[in-house]
Amino acid sequence: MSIIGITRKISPSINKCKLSHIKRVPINYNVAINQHNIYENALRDIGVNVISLPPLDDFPDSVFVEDCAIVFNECAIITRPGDISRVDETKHILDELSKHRKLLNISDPGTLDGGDVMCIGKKIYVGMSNRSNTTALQQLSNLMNMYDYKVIGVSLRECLHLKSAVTYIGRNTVLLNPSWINASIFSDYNIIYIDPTEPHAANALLIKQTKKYGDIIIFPTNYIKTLAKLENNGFNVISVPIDELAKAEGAVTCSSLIIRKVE
Ligand code: CIR
Repeated sequence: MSIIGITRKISPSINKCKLSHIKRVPINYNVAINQHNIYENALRDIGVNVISLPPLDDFPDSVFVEDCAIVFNECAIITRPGDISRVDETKHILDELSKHRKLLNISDPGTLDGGDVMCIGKKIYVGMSNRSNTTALQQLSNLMNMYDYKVIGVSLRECLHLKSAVTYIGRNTVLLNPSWINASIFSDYNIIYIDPTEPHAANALLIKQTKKYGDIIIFPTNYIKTLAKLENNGFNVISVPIDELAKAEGAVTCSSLIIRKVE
């Protein structure tokens, strides 16, 4: 099965990125570009066909393509990002995404960031963050009910997105930061807790069924204690440096849109 990863090169205006939960420190553009290249190459190495879109000068956060869309087997939902500076990023993903999926839309007054959406089987968890509202939750539910998905709203605290607090890493397991989300919501799954000294370590990118490695997790190099936990639990991990884009509150899931070719 072929896997496509849509990425976007980093905007030269990245230092004007939106920040919600961390203090602004200068982002070294060249270091960030280098780390983003490593990320794209890591995807290529595991057999993902990377489609790397050009940078958008006027959209500081546009490298974080995850927030523009949610890709399912049946369709892709074009979001309506919750920060005004990001709303029009979605227009720039339509051409590429429409080659792979039928497109459906979240519409005004709904707001939804892709980082707030986590799909496990037929369950779609949506983080009720400052970016995503109940109108969008209802719209998503109406759109996806026809494909038998169930949409579940989840409260968060002190973090940007749902996938800042929890990600699905395969084998019926989630990686979770209990300070930012109630772990009891995920009692149907095994839970691996991040190391408490690494609060941002719950964001891991699972790529399923790669030809070369089977299921594999892309994970930040610098969260070494949580990385060790994943490996000790038998997960197959490739680590990539992402600390420069972390200064823009970016992480590994937000830097790509993964699309599985539906046979
Ligand atoms: C923002 O605040 O929108 C960006 N600076 C970071 C977005 C990261 N997106 C994600 O984790 N899905």
